[in-house]
Amino acid sequence: MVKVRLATPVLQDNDEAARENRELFRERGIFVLNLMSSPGSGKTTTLERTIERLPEGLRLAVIEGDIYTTRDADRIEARGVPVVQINTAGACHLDARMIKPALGDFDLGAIDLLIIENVGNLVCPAEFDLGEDARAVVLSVTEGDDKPMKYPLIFRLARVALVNKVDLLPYTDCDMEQLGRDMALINPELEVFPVSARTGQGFTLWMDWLAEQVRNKQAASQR
Ligand SMILES: Nc1nc2c(ncn2[C@@H]2O[C@H](COP(=O)(O)OP(=O)(O)OP(=O)(O)O)[C@@H](O)[C@H]2O)c(=O)[nH]1
Ligand SMILES: [Mg+2]
Repeated sequence: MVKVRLATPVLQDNDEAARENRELFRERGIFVLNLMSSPGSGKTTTLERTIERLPEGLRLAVIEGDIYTTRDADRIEARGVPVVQINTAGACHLDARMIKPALGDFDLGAIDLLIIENVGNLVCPAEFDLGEDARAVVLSVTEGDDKPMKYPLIFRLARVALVNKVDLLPYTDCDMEQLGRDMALINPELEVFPVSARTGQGFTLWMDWLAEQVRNKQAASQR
């Protein structure tokens, strides 16, 4: 009979690496955000708008997770932000052990905020703790308002949801109230920001939230 190994050790290894990453981020006072969504919801475009609106003096770095290409990393590098590309060579998510070596490519003393763009996928990335402080899920209105109920884990574990592409709302049947109700049922603590990464609509509140997290993390690390 074929022997089947349970996947638990993989997750245990991951949790150990995530703990080490988290400890390093704590020592350095770096706020780390794990940015997740299905392919094409607007993660990289959200990063581009975020870079344009970064408060003076807030130093951002980015890790780009992609299955094969460096396209997203190229878009971030073009804006002068330190970026490291991780190609997962087929894997549908990043894990904490992939993050660890990538951190060696940054000057960690020169970073306040690290955003990790995960591989486009609404399911697998939710299973893997990277050592981040918070998770943000991007859901675009073109994907349909049923997605939180169909893929609840990623919404349950997220601190923030960016409901993106609101500029396209008139052309969709997405019911924003239904979406809000479903997300609140799954995760009453979830902070929801309706945004358009195309136009920048809604970005003031998002940027305020991000800046506050960075300040809190820095204050905590100085205690
Ligand atoms: N109309 C509109 N288009 C958007 C918006 N945000 C992103 N897009 C478009 O959606 C497409 C995908 O955007 P990306 O930012 O590359 O999406 P992504 O989530 O990074 O995609 P992957 O990395 O492949 O998972 C691009 O053509 C963007 O221009 C938005 O707010 N409004
Ligand atoms: Mg992208």
